[in-house]
Amino acid sequence: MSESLITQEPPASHGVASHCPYCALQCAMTLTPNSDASEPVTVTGREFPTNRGGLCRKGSSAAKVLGLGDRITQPMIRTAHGLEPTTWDHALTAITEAIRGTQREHGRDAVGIFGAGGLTNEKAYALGKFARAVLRTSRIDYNGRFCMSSAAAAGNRAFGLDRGLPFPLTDLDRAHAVLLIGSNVADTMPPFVQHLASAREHGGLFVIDLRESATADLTRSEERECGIHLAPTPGTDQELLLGLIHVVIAEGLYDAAYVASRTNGFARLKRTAQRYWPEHVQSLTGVPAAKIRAVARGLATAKDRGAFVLTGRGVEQHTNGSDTTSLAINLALLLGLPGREPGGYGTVTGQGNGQGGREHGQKCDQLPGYRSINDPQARAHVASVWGIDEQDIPGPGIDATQLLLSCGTDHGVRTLMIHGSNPVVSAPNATRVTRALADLDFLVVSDFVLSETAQLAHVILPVAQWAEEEGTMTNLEGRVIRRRRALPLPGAARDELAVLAELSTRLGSTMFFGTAEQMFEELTRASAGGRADYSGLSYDLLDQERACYWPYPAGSAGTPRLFRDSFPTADGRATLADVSPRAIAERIFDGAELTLITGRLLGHYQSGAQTRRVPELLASDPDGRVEINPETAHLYGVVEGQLLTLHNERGTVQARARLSRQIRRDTLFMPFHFAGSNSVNRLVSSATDPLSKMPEFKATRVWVSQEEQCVA
Ligand SMILES: Nc1nc2c(c(=O)[nH]1)N[C@H]1C(S)=C(S)[C@@H](COP(=O)(O)OP(=O)(O)OC[C@H]3O[C@@H](n4cnc5c(=O)[nH]c(N)nc54)[C@H](O)[C@@H]3O)O[C@H]1N2
Ligand SMILES: Nc1nc2c(c(=O)[nH]1)N[C@H]1C(S)=C(S)[C@@H](COP(=O)(O)OP(=O)(O)OC[C@H]3O[C@@H](n4cnc5c(=O)[nH]c(N)nc54)[C@H](O)[C@@H]3O)O[C@H]1N2
Ligand code: SF4
Ligand SMILES: [Mo]
Repeated sequence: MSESLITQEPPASHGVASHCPYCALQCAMTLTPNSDASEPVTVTGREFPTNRGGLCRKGSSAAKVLGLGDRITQPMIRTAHGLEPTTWDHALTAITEAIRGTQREHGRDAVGIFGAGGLTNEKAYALGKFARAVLRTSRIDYNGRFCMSSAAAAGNRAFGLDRGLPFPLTDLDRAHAVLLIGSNVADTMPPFVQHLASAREHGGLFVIDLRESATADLTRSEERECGIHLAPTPGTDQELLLGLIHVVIAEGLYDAAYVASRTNGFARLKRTAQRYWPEHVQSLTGVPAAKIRAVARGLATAKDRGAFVLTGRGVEQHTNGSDTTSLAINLALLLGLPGREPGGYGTVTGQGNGQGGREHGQKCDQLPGYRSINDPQARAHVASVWGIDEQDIPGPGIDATQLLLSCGTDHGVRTLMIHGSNPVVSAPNATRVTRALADLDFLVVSDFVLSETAQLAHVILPVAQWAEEEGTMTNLEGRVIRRRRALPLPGAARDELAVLAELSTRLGSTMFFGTAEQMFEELTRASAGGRADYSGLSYDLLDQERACYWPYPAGSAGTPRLFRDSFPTADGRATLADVSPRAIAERIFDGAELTLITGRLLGHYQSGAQTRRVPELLASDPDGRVEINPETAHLYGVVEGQLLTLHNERGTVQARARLSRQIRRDTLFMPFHFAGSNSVNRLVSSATDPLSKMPEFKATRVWVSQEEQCVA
């Protein structure tokens, strides 16, 4: 039986079959409405290939966000007395006037849209259409820029296509080796860990992480070694990967036939890698040469039986992140993994719809179907679906960091609409971003909680949450799944698609915005012939519970595995990118400086706007501690629980010290889930990767000072 005909989503025996509102694993859930207003549905894990019934503590407590006491269910408008409840009519009139006024005075591009990878495919598509066809502004980008952009750039450069995992996640169940680079799935996608069991059994779980993360811990067990953890000096992942590549080439471990017939660029890569013999790489990265050889050999031994190379934000979120990801892809290509079953390269996509969110046109340079906005044919196709002239589609806009920093400036964005993001907490250089947002003439935030960003808004629009809306999401494997409504909308909250429809009409546009199903149908047509082709998909098909992986052109049965025979490039071959190590922007040079790395805790999600409101999640992690090695702490005379001040040229942050041997002596770790003086993005710079425009979230130069008192 072909993979696509296997029933992947058994219907719920009772309740509504849906998926988690949070990360890209999109764990399957059954939602059973109940009478408890503070938790209006009961969530239970549902059998599904990615989570096998499992949920993490965020997913299992997600219903609490539906029933929050402080949930916004009424439009709010800024008055002399602050934000006050108002009617939809009043709120939408104010927005329409602001948009018209701004565009009249400052031009079309003075109105901007900031979208998100958590939005359904339908909403992501509708936002792109609203920006280009209704507002006719080029100023649209989204928080996925901060998430998947480096992996997307590297994937497109190598394969001509960017689908996070080009194979079903369950292929990992047959792995003999998995190399995880800068990914901490044990905390960020706990049910994912079951798919690492096979690699661990074969002693083949390899983890590259600066920290002894929960995932690095999986390389060890009481009984035996399950794999190897490599912990390079901050900023030296590229040298380490070139070291692995060196061994694979020098010891003749690569797949010569595959390299010859399916790739370009080997001679150049070989020349570059020559300089990175293991002992030299040890001196650059601090990783023992013997471990470098062992990992390279372990991967090579497993290559015919099932070897995988996976990257996460740890290596992608740097100013050289697209190059580091390219080196990870180079390693996978040398071993002949992409297109092999089981085997391959993948990036572990982050947000719930981080995959679909990067396909349907909310990126500043992109039209639906993962098409380039500069491509005349792509423009003509999308214009025909929208019923407009190709000339009327604006050109490329600017990336998320620049878009946010342009706010309130003379030639920048003056009216901004934000859907699904909390940049006051999550954007780099947050103090500057907050000031820029405060300088806007008009800020509209659609949300269901009073996030730190919503607090700056002129108008807040109360929208539906996951369990109150219909739609589709595309999970980390490129599988399209259904989000289903289990609850009515509370109070005056509205469906986000209906809000865009009404605004469009009020702005005098005749552009079509319909129900989720209608938007999906239009999206599939707009995507036809594009790289992410959904044209063979429909709600009917998705509701038959088939496994649907894009590309899914009309008449096909979808594509669970990509690249088996060729790559979607001009000559069908993949590119071994020519990358020479380039230093990250914030490498430390002096003993008084430390590298601050930022990332995630198991119990909180992103900017924390949702999970900080769930009592049990807040109780287990109430604030943004600084993890510090005990020896470093001793050097500064710091004890457990003491309030530390971290500072650099951009700002100051305070947090309690947590002494941890999982942290190197030259680094500190802080989660980015917290706000105010606990908000680590006040220290992060707005420097970005030249290709992907990804900020350097994972390495910030800081200095430490200690405070007398402890946080109350
Ligand atoms: N609990 C929880 N889960 C989540 C999320 C959440 O907010 N909370 N968010 C979701 C989203 S949107 C995303 S993008 C994913 C992210 O998922 P991950 O990529 O797994 O998460 P991070 O914690 O950002 O970073 C991963 C690891 O990179 C390591 N690292 C940092 N700097 C470097 C470096 O320079 N080199 C190397 N080799 N490693 C480094 C860190 O120590 C960390 O353990 O998680 C998703 N799941
Ligand atoms: N220092 C540091 N900063 C980082 C990162 C890091 O590792 N370190 N990671 C980056 C990454 S990978 C990501 S993905 C970003 C994420 O950071 P953000 O973009 O801030 O994402 P969230 O916190 O998920 O924000 C979602 C907001 O939208 C609301 N929301 C949720 N669903 C919907 C919806 O359907 N519609 C609307 N209108 N609103 C909705 C929520 O209530 C919340 O207020 O952070 C980035 N920032
Ligand atoms: S792992 Fe991700 S999708 Fe699964 S329950 Fe947790 S947050 Fe939700
Ligand atoms: Mo992300």
